[in-house]
Amino acid sequence: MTDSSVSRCGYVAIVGRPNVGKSTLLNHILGQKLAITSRKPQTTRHNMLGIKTEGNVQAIYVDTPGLHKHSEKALNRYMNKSASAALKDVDVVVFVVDRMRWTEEDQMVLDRVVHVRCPVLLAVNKTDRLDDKGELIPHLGWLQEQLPNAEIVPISALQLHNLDTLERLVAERLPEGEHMYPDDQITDRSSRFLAAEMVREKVMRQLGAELPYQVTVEVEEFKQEGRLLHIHALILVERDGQKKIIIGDKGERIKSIGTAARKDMEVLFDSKVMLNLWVKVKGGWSDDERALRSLGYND
Ligand code: GDP
Ligand code: K
Ligand code: MG
Repeated sequence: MTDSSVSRCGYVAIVGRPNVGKSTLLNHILGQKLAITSRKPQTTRHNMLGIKTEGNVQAIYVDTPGLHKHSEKALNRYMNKSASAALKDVDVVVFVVDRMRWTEEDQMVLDRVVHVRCPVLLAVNKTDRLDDKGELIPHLGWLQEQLPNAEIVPISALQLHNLDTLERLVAERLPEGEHMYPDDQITDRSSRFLAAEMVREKVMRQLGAELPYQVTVEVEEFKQEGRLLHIHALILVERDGQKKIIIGDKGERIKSIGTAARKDMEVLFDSKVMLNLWVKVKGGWSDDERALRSLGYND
């Protein structure tokens, strides 16, 4: 048990290969949808803080893009760098893996995690997908051999199974200290950034295959007028053909992206939202370091 009279505060990196459920875990720990998620790898492009303060404990979670092996493009190199940077100077690492599947990319993450000096919690996620819980036991044994000092916690981020245990183990490992953020702050990201991400999530979810990776979103206007929040967002694509796909037949696709994004924004910002979306062709952005920086991919 942690002594509840002592103030604790620290950084908790959530790392793992793409698609193991890192962003889902962050959202469900916070009880609020902040980080975007989808079935597609590389949905998360930036490190993002999710801050949870409960009583005397402030856990500052860092959601990261998954480490992945295809690193020839500037955007991919940027994402690997962000994920690696998150491992430095944190107080606890939560290494998320899938309940069964172990891949080359998990191995890449493990190779970094074995070198960290802080406590490591190994969250074995998606246990809701197991038909027979007994299946997990040999795998857990194998995982423990890879990381002998890590505490293993089977969880389901989606079904909120065992997240309270995980949070308790995190809290026990946080250093004593004053809180670094106001107790009601939940992220370091601006509302504009979160709004852009909500739009990008719908593009990721509603469009197939390669296209979403070539899309970025910029919020051009974010203005509260009375009870209505006006948001104008620009969806940037690389080619004219992609613009047509996003707009869709008679504008149906963009309309459906807009409706879904607006609903998320209304919950997140607790306000009625008027959302305008535009699609614009901007060639070659994902492979141009300078263009990336101009869009905020520079941390
Ligand atoms: P990330 O790339 O590691 O951030 O993964 P996401 O959070 O974006 O999740 C990837 C996919 O896995 C999404 O479709 C999630 O809904 C799904 N997912 C995440 N956690 C769980 C879980 O506990 N159980 C199941 N069945 N699916 C999950
Ligand atoms: K994902
Ligand atoms: Mg993610």
